[in-house]
Amino acid sequence: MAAPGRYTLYTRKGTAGAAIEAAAAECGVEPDLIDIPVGCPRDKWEAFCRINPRKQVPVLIHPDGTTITESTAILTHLADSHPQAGLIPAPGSSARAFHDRWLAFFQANVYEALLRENFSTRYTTNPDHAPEVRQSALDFIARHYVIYDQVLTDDGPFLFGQRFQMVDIMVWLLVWWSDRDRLAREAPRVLHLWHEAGRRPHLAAAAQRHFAD
Ligand SMILES: N[C@@H](CCC(=O)N[C@@H](CS)C(=O)NCC(=O)O)C(=O)O
Repeated sequence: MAAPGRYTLYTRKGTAGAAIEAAAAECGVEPDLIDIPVGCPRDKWEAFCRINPRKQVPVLIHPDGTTITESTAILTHLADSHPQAGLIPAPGSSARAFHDRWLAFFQANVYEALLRENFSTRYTTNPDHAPEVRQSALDFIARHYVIYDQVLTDDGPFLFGQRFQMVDIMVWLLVWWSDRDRLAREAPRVLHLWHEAGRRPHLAAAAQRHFAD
């Protein structure tokens, strides 16, 4: 049971929980962490599935008890409610629309296609076709990184130049799961963004917890 007035984050090693943990730390928030490992005890799993019927982490529970799923919703909530961290443009500004456009672009396209790559049997009624599902997902992912690479400029490394924002945390997360050799060839600015974001202490710490072997 979380202490009153605190956030709770349901998370798992190697997942988008890494981005939320890093984002929370960037905002000065330390949520209570509840690990939902693969194969966790049935009662814990069933309680978690009641919270998120999608059966996916991350899930952030607001101090008032509101359940927040979907990484982009969690990231924007954290940034909006901790404006002193300066991690997102002001609501209603064109900069915010630009920021949210690319955040949504990554969630709807790259993140979704990474699931198709990694859970390809879920996306076909014929398991024999899973390899083709996976291959088309890989090409789809690569195509979207190339689009984003052309949005980044020499003022970078981030979407807003030197100014690090929530969207950069999302890109940093997704690159961890992506083919970085292909990115080096096809989307070098995206790879550079990943390197530079990873130098931030909170992201480096999350990477150590989630992605170190
Ligand atoms: N749209 C969700 C996707 C969440 C998601 O795919 N989570 C993965 C871990 S990164 C998961 O729990 N996968 C287990 C499953 O789908 O069975 C989000 O943006 O948070």
